[in-house]
Amino acid sequence: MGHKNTILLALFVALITNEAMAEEHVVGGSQGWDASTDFKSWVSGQTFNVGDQLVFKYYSGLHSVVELGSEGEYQNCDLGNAVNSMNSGNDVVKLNKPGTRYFACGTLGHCGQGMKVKITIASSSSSSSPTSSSSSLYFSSLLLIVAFFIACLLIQF
Ligand SMILES: [Cu+2]
Repeated sequence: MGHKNTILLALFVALITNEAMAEEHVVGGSQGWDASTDFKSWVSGQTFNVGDQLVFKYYSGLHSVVELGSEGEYQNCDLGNAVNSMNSGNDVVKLNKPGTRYFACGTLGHCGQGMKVKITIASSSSSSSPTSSSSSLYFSSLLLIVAFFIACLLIQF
């Protein structure tokens, strides 16, 4: 019985800490994935870490999301060799490793009008913004400690 509780708690703690560290970035903020959004200024206010998610929100049919494989394709809006393409209107992309990723709209002409975004994902150890990453790390370790105490209490009683 006690053993079962501990396992459940451990799973719960793992879920909480994972949730606390991973951030969800809605591309373009409240304006979303739209032709009128200034993606350059949106990107400059964001810090992307491994484990975070991008969410592209738009009217399906009006826009789409195409991932490009290189800086050159991104600069030239060359959508011919897309790595991935999505069109649900609520597309989620997991940032599973450090590096640079390129996204553009697949609708004819939209990329040229600025509907594209370049994301640089920091490795978790060398983040470009130490304040925000260390505070989220602090927060998740705090949760871990609290959960650990609860676990200790549960085991004792
Ligand atoms: Cu578009």
